[in-house]
Amino acid sequence: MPRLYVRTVHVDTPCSRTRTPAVRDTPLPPPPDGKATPHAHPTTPADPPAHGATASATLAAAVSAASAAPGAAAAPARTIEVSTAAQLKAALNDSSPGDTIHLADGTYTGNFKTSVAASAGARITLTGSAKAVLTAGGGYGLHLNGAAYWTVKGITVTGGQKGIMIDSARGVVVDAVTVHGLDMEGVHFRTSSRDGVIKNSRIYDTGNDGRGMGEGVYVGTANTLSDKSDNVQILGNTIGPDVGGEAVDLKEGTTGGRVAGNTFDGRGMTGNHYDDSWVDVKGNNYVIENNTGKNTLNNGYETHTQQSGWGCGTVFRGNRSTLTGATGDKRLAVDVTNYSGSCKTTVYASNTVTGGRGLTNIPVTP
Ligand SMILES: [Ca+2]
Ligand SMILES: [Ca+2]
Repeated sequence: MPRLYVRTVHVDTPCSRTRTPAVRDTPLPPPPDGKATPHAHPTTPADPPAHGATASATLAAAVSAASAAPGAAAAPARTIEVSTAAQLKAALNDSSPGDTIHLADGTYTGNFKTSVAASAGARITLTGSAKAVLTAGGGYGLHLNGAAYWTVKGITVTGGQKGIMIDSARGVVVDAVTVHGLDMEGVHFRTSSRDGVIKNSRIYDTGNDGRGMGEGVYVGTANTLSDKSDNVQILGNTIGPDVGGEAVDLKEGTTGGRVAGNTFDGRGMTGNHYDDSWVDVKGNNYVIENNTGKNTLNNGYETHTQQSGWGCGTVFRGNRSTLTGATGDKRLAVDVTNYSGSCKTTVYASNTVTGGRGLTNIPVTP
């Protein structure tokens, strides 16, 4: 969802002719520095304008930051070269839609964050090689807070509590990154960060505090149905070993995502806090397909109803599970804990299993 602006169209009076520009888009809330700094909690179209209507015609119009921010519209897209932590911090704050921030190889020590929103038509790209390493000593490695439509590509994020945190930011693409060496989860789409993608990335050695809460990729918020981080796609990643939580945890409240073509290695799974499968589905209408997994304590994939009406509608197809070495009580490729007439799961015969006790505990769909 693009940000909501109140587009104030001034009537053509002698007074208004002095205004530049004639159509003024006022971000909600007013930006402190005149730039298109987003609010951490995006306003939805259903919300009333925070500002009182003026005597002139006022239209609530969803306008992308690129076209709406008077300064950004005129600024040409730039490539910002950075080679120090201080330069990176400045670039994260000063970037505008269309810009690319390029990191030289090297270590960038600290916690890095931005709240600058881009747009679908003018993304902001943060890019570098795997030898450009964001290294935190605690907290978040990279925090995209309201930073919609960013692409993060190629870099490494390590150290600290959590790797890449995405809050209230639509359309974020995380591509070909390496995330490792964290106390908790690797990459987290949270606070209704919808339409995100993580692909072709490598995540390992997370959850080092040993509590079973170090998921590789985490979508949504536990027991928080208002977090609608919907339509997140998790594609072609290698997750594990030593991921101290599920490789992928899809929380209640989230809908419509896709987990496809990933490779999971559950070696180092903790067994703590339900961490005994590669994927745990508690959201609705997810598609889980063509993934490959090995090494698990119990199951390959699980569905659960944590909140009434959730954990339903999952489709599993084309997944290859190797359960050899599992010691848990179920040992199924797909363990469906909540099958009912109103909460269906579909497991196609195209899924395969080696070892364990079988493919699934529900009827297999041809
Ligand atoms: Ca979990
Ligand atoms: Ca589990």
